[in-house]
Amino acid sequence: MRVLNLITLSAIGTSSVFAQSNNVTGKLGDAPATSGNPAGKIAIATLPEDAFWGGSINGNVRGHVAATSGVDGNGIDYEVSFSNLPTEGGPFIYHIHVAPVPSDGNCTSTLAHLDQTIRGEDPACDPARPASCQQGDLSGKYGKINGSAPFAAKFHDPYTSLVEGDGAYFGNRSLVFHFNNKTRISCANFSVLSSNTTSPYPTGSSPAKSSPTASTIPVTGAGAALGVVRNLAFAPVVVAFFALL
Ligand SMILES: [Cu+2]
Repeated sequence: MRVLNLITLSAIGTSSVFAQSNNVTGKLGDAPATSGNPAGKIAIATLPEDAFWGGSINGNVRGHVAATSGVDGNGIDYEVSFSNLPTEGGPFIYHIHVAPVPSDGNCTSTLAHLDQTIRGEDPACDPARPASCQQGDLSGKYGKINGSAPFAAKFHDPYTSLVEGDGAYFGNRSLVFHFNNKTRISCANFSVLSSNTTSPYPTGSSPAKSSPTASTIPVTGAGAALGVVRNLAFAPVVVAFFALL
């Protein structure tokens, strides 16, 4: 009898703890999936030369988060790449923060994560239930960066938006890269590189091989741009783009 009671009690205890952790979501519920994201629209945030963090690291973390509208405008496809990571302080985490980086580069001014549903950071995001996480918590939903080897990832996020005016829009927000203890190492603004425009290149020509001028920026081709993101050949194109500025 006593044993049975104990078993019953522990079963209730376990299920209530389970139910509790399963119920974590924003005060406004789960994040809605986004749609209507413009085909070919790209937003990219590239970390600057110098770190915001004043501690001892061997130069700043290098890398970017590039994002483009998902298939049929549903959600966003991300391509992420980071290198020159610190040898200590991982696993590293990165997020979309609500406010842009001001001209003085102060990462604290980017405020908190994109979190329309008012979920907060704690308890930690459950990657099995990404809709319940803060929209901006990219590493929480799709993986922290373990170790200091160069890191690259691609993932689809249904909950962020490239529709200007949507609360989940991040084209005017920022990327922040942190140590695991949340200390901010570096940050960068997203810039929107292209929108739904027609390719300036004739069929069969390669944007990478042409010598673009300021009036023919190579990433304006909707289909081509989408392709380069998918092919991971994106970074050189972006470098070429920034070389024009
Ligand atoms: Cu953050």
